[in-house]
Amino acid sequence: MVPHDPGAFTQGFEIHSGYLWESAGRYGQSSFRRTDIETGEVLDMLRFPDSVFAEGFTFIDDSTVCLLTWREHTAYLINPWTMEIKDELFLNTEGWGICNTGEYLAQSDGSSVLRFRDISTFAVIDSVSVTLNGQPQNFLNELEYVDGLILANQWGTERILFISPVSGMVERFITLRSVRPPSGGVLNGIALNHDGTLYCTGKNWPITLILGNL
Ligand SMILES: [Ca+2]
Repeated sequence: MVPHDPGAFTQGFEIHSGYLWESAGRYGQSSFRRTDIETGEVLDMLRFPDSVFAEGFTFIDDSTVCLLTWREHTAYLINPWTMEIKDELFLNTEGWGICNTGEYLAQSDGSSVLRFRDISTFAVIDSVSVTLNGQPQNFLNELEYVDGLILANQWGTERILFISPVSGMVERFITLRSVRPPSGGVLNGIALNHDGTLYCTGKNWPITLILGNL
């Protein structure tokens, strides 16, 4: 495990170019960070205005991050190396989580629906309802694309769902209840490393777990 800023109300989590990137929410405390993957040290940070509640993000390309807001109907395009906001997009849903599959962006809005957006235009091109044994799975939150499946934190649970983007069916899930630190909030944050391990944390957790062989 590696240290994690317990002041971060984690919303988005992704590894890119050897760094662990994170977005943190709450009004008045929202930020986007570049952190050291081995020490958890915050190396650079973009702070948002008090009126913005930052949510999940994903890399669009090496120099562009798309970051959602919760209820501000805005997605920001950010240069992660300069921490400058390059553009704003209109977001017609609540923003919760987002990941880049290489073919499209998958986005959650707190419901059981995943929307698929065109990477270039941000337009919704498809959607799928996520079910487990036929039951809709609400509160889909932070996302990560791994080997053809979309992994999702499910707000209010300690589960990571493994979702088929084709059928929307939860193929399996893991429960991380036993690893939640006493001082931590809900599990949220999944980032795939190049070696196949998953970096997982939670809101205000003091640690990030490194999980393999899931
Ligand atoms: Ca992620």
